[in-house]
Amino acid sequence: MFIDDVTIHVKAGDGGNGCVSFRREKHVPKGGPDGGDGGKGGDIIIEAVPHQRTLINFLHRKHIKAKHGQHGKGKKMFGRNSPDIVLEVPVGTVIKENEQTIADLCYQGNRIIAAHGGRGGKGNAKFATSTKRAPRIAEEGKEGEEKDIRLELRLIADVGLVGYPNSGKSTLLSRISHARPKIADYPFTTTEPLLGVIKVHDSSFVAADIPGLIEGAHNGKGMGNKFLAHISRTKILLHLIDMSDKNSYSKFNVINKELSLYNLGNRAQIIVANKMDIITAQTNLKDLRKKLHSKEIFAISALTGEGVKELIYYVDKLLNSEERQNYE
Ligand SMILES: Nc1nc2c(ncn2[C@@H]2O[C@H](COP(=O)(O)OP(=O)(O)OP(=O)(O)O)[C@@H](O)[C@H]2O)c(=O)[nH]1
Ligand SMILES: [Mg+2]
Repeated sequence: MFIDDVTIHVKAGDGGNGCVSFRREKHVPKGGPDGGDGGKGGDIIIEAVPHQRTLINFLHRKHIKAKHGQHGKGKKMFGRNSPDIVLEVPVGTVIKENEQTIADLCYQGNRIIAAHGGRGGKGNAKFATSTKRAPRIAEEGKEGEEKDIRLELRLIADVGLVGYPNSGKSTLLSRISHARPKIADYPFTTTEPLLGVIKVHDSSFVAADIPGLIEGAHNGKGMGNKFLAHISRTKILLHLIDMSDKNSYSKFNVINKELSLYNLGNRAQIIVANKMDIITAQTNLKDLRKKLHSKEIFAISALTGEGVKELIYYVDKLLNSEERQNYE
């Protein structure tokens, strides 16, 4: 199951109380204060790790509590600090509190303290002064933070594959990477996003295959547009078109409309005319070229591999030039 949006309740540990105590030894009447401090409560930490792919671990683990710090004891013994709890999430998890983003864990090892454990209270030993030698006060430990936190996964990919169901997105991904998405001749074969790594010479990039879009996806039609979040970070979209379909032009426009409703309308887009091995595709492509006049179109067959290498080299070049621009 691909779980990419969960709300959890976290409670960090409270600090332990400080202790009120006095030294009691046989030959030392009126021994001084020796109450130790309480220990710190455990923090709740969220960390991005490569071996988690979805947020499924939180489906049945919605209330997470760290332990309290131990109370201080006599003989200036400090209470023990409680261990922190580290919650592992996939790389690309966005963390929100009251709908505000508080962290975006884009890289492996990124972590935040989502809820701070309470500090331990001071024991009475700390309150002794020259005038007040026998203080009977100690501090209580501070409460640990408690809150609701929303975790939203947005996959990290350089390239997003978009298009109508059946246009051949998964076929293309399986041809260019080791990813093995399900492929079939019916719509909505892909039901969850999948990443593939594409190697080009000595560089590589990551592409995300997502379920196909249809008209009204933004209203929840078909698989809806909820998976578009997973291509929101991509730099380039590959828009696949099934060229065996005479209505390719109107379908192309439908997808672009759905993309612009999701603020992806201005994302760099490469138009990919797929299924060129099918006889009728040539005529349909001529027609599409006329309608899109100046726009560049890559004609490929994800099935036979025709034109795929050229497309991949082009994408790689574009990504590299974009990266250079970002550094300049
Ligand atoms: N002839 C031909 N068939 C293709 C080509 N690319 C994909 N197909 C076929 O088209 C059908 C759909 O391919 P998929 O890769 O599952 O399409 P998709 O875009 O991922 O579809 P959804 O996951 O439903 O959105 C399958 O039967 C593929 O074998 C191609 O270049 N030529
Ligand atoms: Mg698919």
